[in-house]
Amino acid sequence: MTETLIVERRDAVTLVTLNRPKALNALNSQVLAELLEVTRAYDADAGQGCMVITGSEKAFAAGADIKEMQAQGFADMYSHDFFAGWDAFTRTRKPIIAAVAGYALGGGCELAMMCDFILAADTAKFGQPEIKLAVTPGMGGSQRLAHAVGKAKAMEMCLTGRMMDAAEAERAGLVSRVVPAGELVEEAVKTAATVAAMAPLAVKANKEMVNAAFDMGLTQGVQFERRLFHALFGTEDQNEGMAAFVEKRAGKWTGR
Ligand code: CO8
Repeated sequence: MTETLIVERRDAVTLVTLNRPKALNALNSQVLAELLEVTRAYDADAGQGCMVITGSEKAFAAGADIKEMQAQGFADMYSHDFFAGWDAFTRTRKPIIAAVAGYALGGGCELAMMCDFILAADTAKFGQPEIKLAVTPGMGGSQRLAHAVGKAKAMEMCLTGRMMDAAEAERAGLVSRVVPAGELVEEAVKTAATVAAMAPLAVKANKEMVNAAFDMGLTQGVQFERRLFHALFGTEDQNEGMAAFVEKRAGKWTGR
């Protein structure tokens, strides 16, 4: 528990709930600092295999904190490289699932997209409304949204501020699945538990290679995949995983 986050451990799953209800979970510097601390601890904890980030029923997060940004000028923003702290969040090596109900706007949508995949409640609404404030996304939204849903929808959303509902977000490939709002957190934790039960090195390798698809060309990306695939044949868990299959039993992982 921190001031802006509720942190729970559900066996090998870390469940983080954004907790600034009066500001619809707007992301200020404190949320960033606390989330980075919690995420670093999660990444370093061998007992934790997957993290879920969620918000409230009304809002995953309604954006970066407008009140915190309002008085800042170019010199403040540029000299402090405002928002660059979020890049550290994306360097988390273990998987993070966003469980989104209600508004995921601006920085909220960007945070969800920084996670490895998004599970959406049927109440979820995604948008990049920064243009209405005479600015742009600043936490990677223009890039990640374009990668996720293609130019046409990303451009329309950024230029008009239009929100996408859960059904459209699923059709467009922004979210992996839509579930009833009342089941969102349990479904996300269940999904995270499935990931957490996998061999840890293979989890990291799978995350790294899927992410590589967004940075590399196809030939380079396939090469990267193959090298990591080969590397896993040097692990105890690969021996165990294949032996367990042949012997028709569950594998027991050492993370080595
Ligand atoms: N920041 C700060 N406070 C917020 C934010 C926010 N993003 N969103 C909502 N709040 C606050 C409201 O001010 C209000 O507080 P108060 O009661 O003190 O007035 C409280 O949360 C409840 O909000 P509403 O009364 O507005 O609730 P409604 O149900 O009427 O409306 C909405 C919900 C539609 C979500 C509405 O709150 C809204 O439009 N929020 C702003 C959405 C937005 O524009 N988000 C983008 C923010 S900018 C951003 O994320 C990235 C900027 C990148 C800049 C790049 C710089 C480098």
